Amino acid sequence: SNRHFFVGGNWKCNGNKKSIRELVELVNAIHVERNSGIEVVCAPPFPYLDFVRSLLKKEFGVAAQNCWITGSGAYTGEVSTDMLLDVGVDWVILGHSERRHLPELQETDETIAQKTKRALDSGLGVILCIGELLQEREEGKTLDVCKRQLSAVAKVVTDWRKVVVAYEPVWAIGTGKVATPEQAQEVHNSVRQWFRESIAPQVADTLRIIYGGSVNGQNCERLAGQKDIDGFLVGGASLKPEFANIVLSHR
Ligand code: G2H
Repeated sequence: SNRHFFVGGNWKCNGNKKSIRELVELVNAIHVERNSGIEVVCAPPFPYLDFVRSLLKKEFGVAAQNCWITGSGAYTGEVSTDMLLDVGVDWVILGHSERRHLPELQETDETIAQKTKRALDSGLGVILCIGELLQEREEGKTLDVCKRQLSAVAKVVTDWRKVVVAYEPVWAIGTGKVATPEQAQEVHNSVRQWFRESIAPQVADTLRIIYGGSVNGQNCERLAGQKDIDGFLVGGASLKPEFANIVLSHR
């Protein structure tokens, strides 16, 4: 396809200055051919964004793992998109299942939509995560859930050029239970179809839909071979040398 392969490393709440310096050295050593069109993005925790931006190769991007809904102001504990841009951040991960489902967080579809709008309006790219819980899959609701999560965003966002959708079935996250390439392809294809019918054919053709959930150096190639899988959002394995194999799994 004409969609550039996209690999994000979601470091979640991990690392310290020492380990992050080592991890960046590891990522910098990945030899991505200039004309390959592969896009690599690292998402460290907030306190390390500036540090990572200063150490990471310029051709690789940096993502935050969350952002606030408005600009600066009396929002104790929040981080605005302007601050992210100010320290050289290019992307933000929004709607991650941990933010949707951890009992202490419980971000709603609407909150995630507002954050997505704010980030895009500010000029950031958005890695928008969607995906169903195990119970929802077992009840045959996988597509309903993905469509509901996307519809909330479509109500407030019209320009999808700087969005990458990450399909992350919640039952496959950090569990070692990866979706089969066929299971993932089926959902990716249906999501693209939803974009074709509900948004626009041109958006459906160009939007990157990446897969996340226990991706590793072993399973990445078969997943990357699927027609509608345009890359990965990698958690656990993004902290390890095998991240290089995942970046280079596309042919
Ligand atoms: C899904 C993924 C990264 P992991 O959360 O977003 O993590 O690869 O550890 O399942």
